[in-house]
Amino acid sequence: MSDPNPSTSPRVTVAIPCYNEEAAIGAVVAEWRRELPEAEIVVFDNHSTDGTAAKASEAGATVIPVPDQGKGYVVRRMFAELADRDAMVMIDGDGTYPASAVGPLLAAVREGRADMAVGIRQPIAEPGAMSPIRSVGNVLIGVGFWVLVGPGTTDLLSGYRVFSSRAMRTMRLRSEGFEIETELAGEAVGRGLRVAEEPVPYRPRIAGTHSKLNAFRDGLRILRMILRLSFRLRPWRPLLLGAAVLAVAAAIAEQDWLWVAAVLAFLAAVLAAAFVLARREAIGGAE
Ligand SMILES: Nc1nc2c(ncn2[C@@H]2O[C@H](COP(=O)(O)OP(=O)(O)OP(=O)(O)O)[C@@H](O)[C@H]2O)c(=O)[nH]1
Ligand SMILES: [Mg+2]
Repeated sequence: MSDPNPSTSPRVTVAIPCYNEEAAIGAVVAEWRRELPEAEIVVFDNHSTDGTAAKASEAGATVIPVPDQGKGYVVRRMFAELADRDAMVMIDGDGTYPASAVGPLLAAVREGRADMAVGIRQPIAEPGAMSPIRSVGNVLIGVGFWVLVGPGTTDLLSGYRVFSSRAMRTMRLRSEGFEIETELAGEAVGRGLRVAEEPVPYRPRIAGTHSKLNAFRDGLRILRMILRLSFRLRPWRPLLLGAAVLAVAAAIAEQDWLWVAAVLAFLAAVLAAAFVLARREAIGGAE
């Protein structure tokens, strides 16, 4: 049964990665203090050059400076600092995620139904909530993950998540930047963690704040992460895809060496699948 008041545990921490969110962070901290009055609120600040740190502490948050620049480094630091909490709520510092939507996400973790609960973003009908290009990019990344790794979460890149202590202790993260959400999805698959999903409204960012995401640079980092996860967790998938591409190229170009390469890629896929299965048998379960 759902906890009617998910805010009562002192072991819940709201963790906010921040880089230059001066215009929003005061309102964000105030909103979360109202929603979860007993939770601790921690802002992880990465060399913000504006007044983010000062505004966050004025609003009552604890501020932890993180020396290495990038959201990936920050999430790794959050896991290291907060692994002993019952639950850690991660949000953005730009006001896009409403605190009022946290109940079902928090309940899934606190009732032991999930190690990672993911807020599936539902852009609200206001200009600026999510650009069409960003939405198309999200779909392509989701399909890439599904083909090369497996079913991830419906919204792979959501920044609104709740983690259990088990998730924070079990995941081994290496991301430096915005590929972190993709790695979280891959780690959940690889380590057999339970994932829950709940819809959350996605608001336009608070006026005066700016996106830190660079579609091209961060898109490439995310694709690289999907490939890395694929070769680690499901190596036969990229090899089979490669074999199929080579076979099509061989049929079009009528080149024998391309057929040989396609057959070799296919054999490598079979060997990779056998190797992963044997290793799984040996260690008894998920990776
Ligand atoms: N500490 C830290 N936080 C960061 C860094 N880059 C981004 N963030 C924070 O991570 C959160 C997500 O970044 P956003 O720029 O909002 O990216 P996004 O949510 O994927 O994209 P939008 O839809 O444009 O908001 C925000 O709270 C940022 O302040 C960084 O280098 N260090
Ligand atoms: Mg954001």
